[in-house]
Amino acid sequence: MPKKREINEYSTDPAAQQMLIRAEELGIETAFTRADKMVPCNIGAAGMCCKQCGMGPCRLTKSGEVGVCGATLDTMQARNLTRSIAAGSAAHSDHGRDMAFLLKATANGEAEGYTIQDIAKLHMVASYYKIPIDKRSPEEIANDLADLYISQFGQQRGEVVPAIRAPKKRQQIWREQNVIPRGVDREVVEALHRTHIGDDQDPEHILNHAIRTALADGWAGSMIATDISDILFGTPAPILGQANLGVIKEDMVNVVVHGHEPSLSEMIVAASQTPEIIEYAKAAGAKGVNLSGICCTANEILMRQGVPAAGNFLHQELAILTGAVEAMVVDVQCIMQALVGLAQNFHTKIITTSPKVKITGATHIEFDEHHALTVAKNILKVAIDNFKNREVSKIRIPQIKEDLIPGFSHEYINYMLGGSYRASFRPLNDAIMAGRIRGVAAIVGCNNPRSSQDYLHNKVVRELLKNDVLVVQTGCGAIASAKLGLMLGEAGLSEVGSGLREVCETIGIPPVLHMGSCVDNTRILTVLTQMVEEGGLGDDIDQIPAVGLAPEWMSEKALAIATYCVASGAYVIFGGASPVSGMPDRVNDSDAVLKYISEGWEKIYGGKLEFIPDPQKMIEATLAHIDKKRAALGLPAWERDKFGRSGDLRMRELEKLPLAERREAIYGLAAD
Ligand code: SF4
Ligand code: MSK
Repeated sequence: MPKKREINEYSTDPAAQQMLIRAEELGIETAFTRADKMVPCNIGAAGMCCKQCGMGPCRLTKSGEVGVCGATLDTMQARNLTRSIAAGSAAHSDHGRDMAFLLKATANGEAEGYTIQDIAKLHMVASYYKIPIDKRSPEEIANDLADLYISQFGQQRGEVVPAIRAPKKRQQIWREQNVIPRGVDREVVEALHRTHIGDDQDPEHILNHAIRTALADGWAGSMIATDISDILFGTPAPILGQANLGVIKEDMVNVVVHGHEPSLSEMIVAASQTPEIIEYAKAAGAKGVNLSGICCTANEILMRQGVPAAGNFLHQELAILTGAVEAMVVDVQCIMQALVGLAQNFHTKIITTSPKVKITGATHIEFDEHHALTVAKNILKVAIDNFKNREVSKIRIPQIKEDLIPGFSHEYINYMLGGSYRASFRPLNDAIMAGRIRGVAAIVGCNNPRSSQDYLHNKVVRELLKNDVLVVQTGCGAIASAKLGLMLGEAGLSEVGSGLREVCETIGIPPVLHMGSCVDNTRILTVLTQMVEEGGLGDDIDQIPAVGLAPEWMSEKALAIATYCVASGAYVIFGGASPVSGMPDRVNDSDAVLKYISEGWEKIYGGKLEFIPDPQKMIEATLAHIDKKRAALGLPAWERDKFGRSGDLRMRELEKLPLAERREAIYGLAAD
């Protein structure tokens, strides 16, 4: 009989705990309880099951065993991993394709409600590809850029154009390895072809194509999505927001937007602010419409519009359990089918909107960019009409929420470090070179009900901050830190090492920077490239003292992100289970795939992928890698408490000293 966990083992978030108690009272299942009941298949989990053809499925449970076709464990694992990476790359890239078509429609005046909001970003992106800018309207430039970007998906030969934005040395490595993607769709299709029965059966050769497929995501599909979202909706800059279920309001019509693409959610934000909708809501007896987000849709509208985040992946069911949500509006990715059944216990309507996603039992109102504002208003009216069906006795909204400052795009980081006239990554590089900042960690990815919600994210973030590691975050990991108050200036600084704190106080930033949604991991690639170009930290990404972590990963997109980061030179650590672990008692079998994606890829790309379930070991491996990279660059070894004497806290202490002592201390600082 599977073991049922205690509520505090399900989640470290007190708001989630309140809702899980409520679910128990009502006898309602959630992903947390379903995870208890659904014992994972240890053969499939370890990548040792193949169902690629009708002679199988073949499960390799004994040492040396092969499938009916003769496929070995290594081949099976390489094929399974590559198929996951292809699916993840397809999801991100299809999002990018939709954004490219939206840009085209906007440029041609065919997309109701959309405008080009960030002309500076449009000019910058166009200039990467030598699209003429002078004396041309934003629409003309956007039309050319849209055509170029649309062509990247179906391109058959050559190289996807955003790859030229990588450091020169990195491009050279990719060319030598022949892994620069020719076109996004071509690489995904070839990944499926190669892993079909009777095709590519050399594990390393299969995995080389996994690299090319993942690069089609990171340096094409996702990068295109981020570029166009910024051009159409504005490049994010710091803005005040809030996170957690306490953002749901009892006296308003609550609409929770969930999924990934900002095209619809931005329009719902716009529609909710129109007098027509505000009046409609008031006529229904509510004070107005209260929008909030879940998952990466939350991140998109949080960092651009300050719309609050109701939570991350594992909050999607919990939001409905508040009993106060009139509609959950979903588009694509990370949407649990269980939402529909759960919502039947309340008045909540689940509204699907993407032509690609329907859920049996949900209301489908299809989104069409040509009539986006009209569709958005219709959706909101359905939600408002549902307000009267609320059962007040069922409402339980946890009064828990935290403020945060999201919106740290790479453009804003560049600006904040140097100001309007000398925007530059120099101060960041200098702080790393001096040892004030030991290194950088990108902590990204999902929640997974197999571990306690947010526990791994927050444990790793907190420990790294104490060790002067600057943390950047995206996706559901970012919302985990936001819920903890680590993304709000001084509030987050109490737990931070003295050197990092000094830098944060000087620049005026939180120690954890929210950089966006999961497609926005490409912003991290851009930051790393700009750090290389700034100088002092080597001539390629693999030399920077930086690590990528996804402590609570669950989606195939996370595997695609990990792989393009590795191919870009990063050490990537995943928590939880490894999809290519093999079985521990199969001592005679090789662990060739595990070794190849770690040691093998490191030899070629300087980056490696490892699965480390224990958070303490994850932290130790991160710090050891950062220190190794510092030493290789000839930088001074990091020393705890070496810096911190010029930060705001120290200045406040000095103010209390007699004048002579204060002068002496300040002159001492100047000599540092
Ligand atoms: Fe079995 Fe080979 Fe078919 Fe896979 S491809 S199911 S290993 S026979
Ligand atoms: S939503 S992919 S659970 S980060 Fe991007 Fe969160 Fe992971 Fe979905």
